[in-house]
Amino acid sequence: MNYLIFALIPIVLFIGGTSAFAESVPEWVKNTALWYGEGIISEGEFINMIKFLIENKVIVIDSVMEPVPQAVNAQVVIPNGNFDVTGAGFYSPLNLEISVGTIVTWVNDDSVPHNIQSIDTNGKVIQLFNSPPLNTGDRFEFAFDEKGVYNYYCSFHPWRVGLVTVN
Ligand SMILES: [Cu+2]
Repeated sequence: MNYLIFALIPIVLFIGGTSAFAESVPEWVKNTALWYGEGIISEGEFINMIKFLIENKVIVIDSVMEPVPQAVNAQVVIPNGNFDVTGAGFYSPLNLEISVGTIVTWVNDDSVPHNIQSIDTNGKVIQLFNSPPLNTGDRFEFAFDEKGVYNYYCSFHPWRVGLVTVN
């Protein structure tokens, strides 16, 4: 009738970043779980048993349950054939929608160099995010820290205009 301890361990594991080592669970713990299941001991006594397991490192809590801030990343591909004014080689995605704090990476998958130049709504280059020429395979990164709609183009192929929308 030790099934209760097997029920207990996954519940404890579920509390984020926790690991347990069943081989070092003392025999009396199994009895405590059984007694709790049969209503012989109180919930408080049962909880104390779990505290004992944590204090004695039978249950090891790896990390405090605070979310670790992680940089969010997104990517825009400059596709093969992007240079061709008659082709459909649009930036992919053409309008990238992201949330504040996202780091955007443009990657040049085309056979010729391109650059990324931020422009205003009149198509004039502004100094916000401006890459050097990107050869095939090169990348350019920019972190968007404010909401807004951002336009950009390639100064070598100014018919290629893209958007980043930051929500
Ligand atoms: Cu270009």
